[in-house]
Formats: sequence, C-alpha cells, structure tokens
Amino acid sequence: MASSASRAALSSIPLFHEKLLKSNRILAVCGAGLSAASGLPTFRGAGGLWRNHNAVDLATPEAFDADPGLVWLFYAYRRHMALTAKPNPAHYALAELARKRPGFKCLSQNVDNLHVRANHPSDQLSLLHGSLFTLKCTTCSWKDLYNIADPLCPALAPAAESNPDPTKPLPLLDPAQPLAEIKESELPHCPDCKTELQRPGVVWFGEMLDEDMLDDIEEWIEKEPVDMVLVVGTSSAVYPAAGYAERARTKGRTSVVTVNLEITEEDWGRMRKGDFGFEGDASLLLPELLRPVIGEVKGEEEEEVEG
Ligand code: BJW
Ligand code: ZN
Repeated sequence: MASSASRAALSSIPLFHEKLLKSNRILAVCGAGLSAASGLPTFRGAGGLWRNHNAVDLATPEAFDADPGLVWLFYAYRRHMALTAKPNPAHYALAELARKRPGFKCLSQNVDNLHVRANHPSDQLSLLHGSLFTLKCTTCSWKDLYNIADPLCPALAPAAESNPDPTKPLPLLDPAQPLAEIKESELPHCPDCKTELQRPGVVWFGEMLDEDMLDDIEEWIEKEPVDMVLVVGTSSAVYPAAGYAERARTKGRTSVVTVNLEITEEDWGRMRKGDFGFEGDASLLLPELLRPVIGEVKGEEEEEVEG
C-alpha cells in the first residue's frame, strides 16, 4: 500500500496540473464509468445486471447463437438508452483536450457513440469495441456503419418503449415479467446474403478487435515516449484495453493517472512514483483535472452525426 505521504502526492491536483502542462503525448483509456453520469449502466458491479442476466454474459457470440432474440433485445435497449442519453462534461473535456493537444489519443471501450456526439476529433479516437450503431452480417462482409433506427424492427419495439409507470421498473427490465418469444425470422436479416442475421457491430469476448486500429495504436505508442496515460472509468478487466497503460509506460517519464469512482487499496498499491489517482465521478473530475489546458468545459451543442 502507498504510504500516507505518497498517497497525498498521488492525489495532488497541483502536482498533476504541473505534469499535465508539460505533457504533449497523452493517451486515454476509457470505460463504461465515463458514461455513467450520462445515465448508462456499467458492466460489472451494481448496474451490471440486465433482467436476470449478467451484461458480460450477453456480450458473447455464444449467447447470440443460443438466443439471438434475447441478445438483440439487450442491444436494442442499449441503443435506445444511448440515443436518449447525452454526452456529459467528461466527454466534452476529452474532446477539447484532443483539440488543444494534437498529441492526445483516446482509446475508448464504450460503444454508446457519446464521444462522437461530443465532437471528439475522429482521428484522435479509437473505438476499441465498435459501436452499438454499426450493424453487420453474422456471416458475410455486409456492414451499415451508422444506423440509429429505434426500434430497429417491430419485434424489438419493447426495447424502445417509454416506461408506462415510472414508479415501477420498466416491464422489459423486470425479470418477473416474461418476455414475448422473438423468432429468428422477426429479427433483422442481412440485405446482401439475405439468409443470415444482422448483429450489432460490437466486439464480443473471444473476437478480434479491428486489426488496422490495433496496428495504428501500436504505431502511436511506439512512435515517441508517452508523457501521460489517463485511465478513466474502467475496471481494466478486459484485454487488450487493460494492457495499454503499462504498454505505454516509459519508466521515469510516463504518469499513469487513474480516474475512477472507486480506487481499491490494490490499485493504490500498484501506483508508482509520478502516477496519480483521483477517486470520484469522472464527469466532475475530468473537467477540473484538465482545466489548465482546456479552460472551462462549455458542454457545447452536439453536432449532427453522419455515418
Ligand atoms: C466510474 C463511474 C463514474 C463507475 N466515474 N468511474 C490477456 C489475458 C487474459 C485474457 C485475454 C487476454 N487477451 C485477450 C483475452 C480474452 C478477453 C479478455 O480480456 N478476457 C478477460 C475477462 C480477461 N478479451 C477478448 O476476448 C477481446 N478480444 C481479443 O483480445 O481477441 C484476441 C484474443 C481472443 C481470445 C484470447 C486471446 C486473444 C475482446 C474483448 C471484448 C469485450 N467486449 C465487451 C462487450 C462490448 C460490446 C458491448 O458493449 O456490449 O466490452 S465486454 C465489456 O467489458 C465491454 C466493455 O467495453 C468491457 C470493459 O468494461 P469497462 O468499460 O471497464 O466497464 P466495467 O463495468 O467493468 O467498469 C466500470 C468502471 O467504472 C468501474 O471501475 C467503476 O468503478 C467505474 N465507474 N461509475 C468514474 N461515474
Ligand atoms: Zn450477409
């Protein structure tokens, strides 16, 4: 465990600002906690249950093969939620950091499109796990990069309904309420090969991330030493995302900065001299931490997003 003296240094905002102002090559690795203040649930811990299923168990090719109707309902609901949500000050702060620091790159595991809607420059953003709004064929190479139909098809309409009685849980989320069976024939099919199902364009466990994107990240890390890695709102439980902070570290130079609602004793214990840890809501912390570079976060109007 870090001693109390070093714990004070690890969470010193003035020391962090000093380092930030000297940092040009900055990497961020973001997770679901970044969008929590926008009202979107995380995967693990409280909020990680969808009906009576663990969200991570539904995010697998096996779950889709076993029950494509159930998995499509889960994703249709998350599409609906993400469309209804708004980017929060943390998304805007990162987007502004990208404009102010051309040497900043943001790797996000989030599939909710909120970085894009906060106008994060696309050449400084890698969406590691794809997007809820990309559709692809389970079998052939057909892809629709940006589709925001809600509901996507009549069978998935229950996922796009508003709550008839806000004093009770949404019927779709209440495991005591049975789900109407969805037949495969009622789910969206590929317009090219006609026979196969469409699926969300996200990366499930055991699936490869986009290879060009991975090469691009490797090239960025290798190019020059990295001054700072911001690890924001992620449990760092999933690879390759969880490995990038250490992968980018040059001993004695790189500060790894954890911004998370909960920082465990184990996390503090792993931090090295020059690292930082800030415990709290990312939507409050990031604008404050980045203020010397980005100024006040304006929470500007969203741009119309096209494919
Ligand atoms: C707040 C907050 C607030 C809350 N403010 N903070 C090396 C070693 C071991 C295993 C592997 C390995 N390399 C690859 C693997 C296998 C596997 C893996 O990592 N397994 C682990 C279980 C160990 N990885 C893969 O399969 C990846 N593919 C791959 O590597 O291919 C090659 C390969 C395959 C097999 C073997 C070897 C190589 C693909 C991973 C795809 C992950 N997919 C998902 C679903 C995406 C679609 C969807 O969204 O539905 O991605 S799973 C899920 O977890 C989702 C998330 O992006 C991801 C990470 O979760 P995240 O974002 O960290 O969320 P939480 O909930 O875990 O944490 C939230 C955090 O926020 C918490 O810490 C809170 O405290 C905090 N928080 N509110 C700040 N307001
Ligand atoms: Zn097809």
